[in-house]
Amino acid sequence: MTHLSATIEPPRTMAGPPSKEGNDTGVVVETRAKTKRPPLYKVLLLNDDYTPMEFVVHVLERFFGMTHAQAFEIMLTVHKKGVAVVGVFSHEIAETKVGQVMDFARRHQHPLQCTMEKE
Ligand code: TYC
Repeated sequence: MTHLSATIEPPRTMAGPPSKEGNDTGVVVETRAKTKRPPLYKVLLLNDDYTPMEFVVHVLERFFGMTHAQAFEIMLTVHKKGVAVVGVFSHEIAETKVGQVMDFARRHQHPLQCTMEKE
């Protein structure tokens, strides 16, 4: 069952087998199942003065599925503005992306920073 399918559940009523606590009055109490969509998280890339531009472009291609042109454009946005959203994901996927980027940057001894925040 997905979180969307609850929207087609039938109305809930007080009908049911007789019991000591509250006999069935025949009153229909219609409620709506609360269907909360899971929160989404923005993954942010931060600028710094040392990470090479080509490395950032490679990160965006490798971990965020961008074409070279898209990656170059986003890299330049981060370089000029200081930060950019590079994707929006579920909490688990966002955490994985941040971990992958931070680990890859650390292994290459670049100070590149990647974070996530609730949308
Ligand atoms: N500012 C870096 C440079 O001039 C390039 C850069 C871009 C670094 C984006 C990090 O997230 C970043 N080499």
